[in-house]
Amino acid sequence: MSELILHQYELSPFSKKVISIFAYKNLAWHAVEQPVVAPKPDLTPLTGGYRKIPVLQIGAHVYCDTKLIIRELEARYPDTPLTPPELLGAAELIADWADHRLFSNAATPSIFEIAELVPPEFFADRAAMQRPEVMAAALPVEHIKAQFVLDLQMINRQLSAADFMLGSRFTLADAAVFHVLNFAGSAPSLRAEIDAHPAIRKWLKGILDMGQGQRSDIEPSAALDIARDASPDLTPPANAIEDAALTVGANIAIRPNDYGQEETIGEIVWVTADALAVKRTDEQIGDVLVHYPRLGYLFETRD
Ligand SMILES: N[C@@H](CCC(=O)N[C@@H](CS)C(=O)NCC(=O)O)C(=O)O
Repeated sequence: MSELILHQYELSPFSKKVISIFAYKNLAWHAVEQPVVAPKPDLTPLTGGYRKIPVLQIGAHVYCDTKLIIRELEARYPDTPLTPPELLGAAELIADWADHRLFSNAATPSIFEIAELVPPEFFADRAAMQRPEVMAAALPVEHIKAQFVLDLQMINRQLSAADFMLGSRFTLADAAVFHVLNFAGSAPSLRAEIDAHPAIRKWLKGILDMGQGQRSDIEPSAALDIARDASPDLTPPANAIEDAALTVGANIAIRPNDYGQEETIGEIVWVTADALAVKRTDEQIGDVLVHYPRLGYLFETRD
């Protein structure tokens, strides 16, 4: 039985980013369907609060955020390397642009067009995830859509000159741009904008044709049983560092620095230059080690 469990839902663009890596690496994995809106009673025992999707579970280890999840998959499955070292920095920069700027230009215009596909409480749920100052500064949807069309022009310039975002092979940069455009394509008017660029259309189809790897679905309760029956390995990785602001043994609260600021509270077990892991004891499933990237997250010491 595969040990990879992805907590996701069908409509989630960021889940598709990770699933494209499962496909590229041809990995066997289990999908757990989580709710599209809060509360997520079968996810919070694992994360302690973090509600975003996807979350990768391996036994009693919980990996939050796709950039960390993909890094972990690269480390565990090095035989099918995703991004060569000479392209990794550039790929991470493009992925960060795609996950934030491109995603926000695509998400707002798309979601209004596919409103019938989401639960009725979706819009109130997502509004509550945003910080009030972000909501107050919201730009008109037509402007945002026009910006998305300009983003498409940049992507098209690249894909008209090369097969992939960074040249001749699929990398992290493709996975990140793919998940946004694939989601945007579910909205008819954005689909038409994408389809106006044959190079983008061909590239999207190529990634969709890679499939999903070896997927099998399991119930949320089965995933929680697996976490309960496992014990996390608390051994620090070889690249662990000492950090005076994040000392091992300290209790901290972790939350995203953008939207969806639910916290994970736990004891720091180890820290590296770009990630950290905290141990928490959940009343349902016992000890879990929750892993976070440092980029994009706020850390606050708690007594
Ligand atoms: N930085 C996060 C972003 C994940 C994200 O925003 N996911 C969306 C779904 S695709 C989400 O969690 N939306 C709210 C929800 O599902 O509750 C990552 O890379 O994993």
